[in-house]
Amino acid sequence: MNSSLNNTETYKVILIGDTGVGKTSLLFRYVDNAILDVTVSIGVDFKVKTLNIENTKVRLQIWDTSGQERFRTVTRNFYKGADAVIFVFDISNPQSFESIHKWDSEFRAYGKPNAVKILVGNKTDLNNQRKVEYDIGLAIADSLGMKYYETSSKTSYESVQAVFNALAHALHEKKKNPIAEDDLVEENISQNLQMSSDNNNNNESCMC
Ligand SMILES: Nc1nc2c(ncn2[C@@H]2O[C@H](COP(=O)(O)OP(=O)(O)OP(=O)(O)O)[C@@H](O)[C@H]2O)c(=O)[nH]1
Ligand SMILES: [Mg+2]
Repeated sequence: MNSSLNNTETYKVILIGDTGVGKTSLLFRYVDNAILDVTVSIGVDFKVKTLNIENTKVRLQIWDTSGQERFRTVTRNFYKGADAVIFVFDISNPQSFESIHKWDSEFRAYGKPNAVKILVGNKTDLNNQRKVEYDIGLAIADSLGMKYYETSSKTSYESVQAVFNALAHALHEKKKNPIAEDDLVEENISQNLQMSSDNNNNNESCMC
C-alpha cells in the first residue's frame, strides 16, 4: 500500500456490444484474471478495479451490460452516468462489428457527449476465423473518435489489461485537462448541422 496516494478518482465505465462478443469474459479476465464458465448476462452488473496513476488512486467501476435486445431499455439507463464506454465486437463475427454503429448511435443518444470511447475487437485467438481485419477495425474506430484495441479474453491477460490501462490514463488526463462543456456543445451543434446538410445529398450514414 502506498501511503503517498492521497487523491482518489472514481469513474464509471460501461461495456457495450452484441450478445456473445465476450464483454463479461473481458471483465472477469481483467478484474480476477480468470475466465469462468460465463453465461449470458441478464441486465447489468459491475466490478471495481483500482489503479495507481501519478500518486492518484484511479477507481474504475466497470459495468457489464447484456447485449440482448430484450434488456435494451434496462441497459440504456446506465449510459447516462458513464464516463467511459468500451464498445466490443468479435473479430470472427462480422455482424457484431456492423452493430458497432448502432451501439454508438445509442450511446450518443443516451450517454455523455464527452465520454472516453474505446473500440475492442475481441477473440484474437480465433485469428484463423477472422472476418474483420485489424485495419478496418482501426479505420472505423478513427471515424467514430475512438481508440482501437484487439484482445483475447481467453488467452491474453496483457491484451485486456492494455485496454483498461489506456482507459484509466485517458480518464485521468481528461480530469487534469478538462475540455470546456460549452466548447463540446458548440462542436456537437456544428457537427449536427454538417450531418443534416450532408443527409440532404445522400443517406449512406443511415443504419436503419
Ligand atoms: N475463443 C474465444 N472465446 C471467447 C473469448 N471471450 C469470450 N469468449 C466466449 O464467448 C462466449 C460469450 O462470452 P460472454 O463473455 O458471455 O459474452 P457477452 O458479450 O458477455 O454476452 P452477453 O452477456 O450475452 O451480452 C463464451 O462462450 C466465452 O467463453 C475470447 O477471447 N476467445
Ligand atoms: Mg455478458
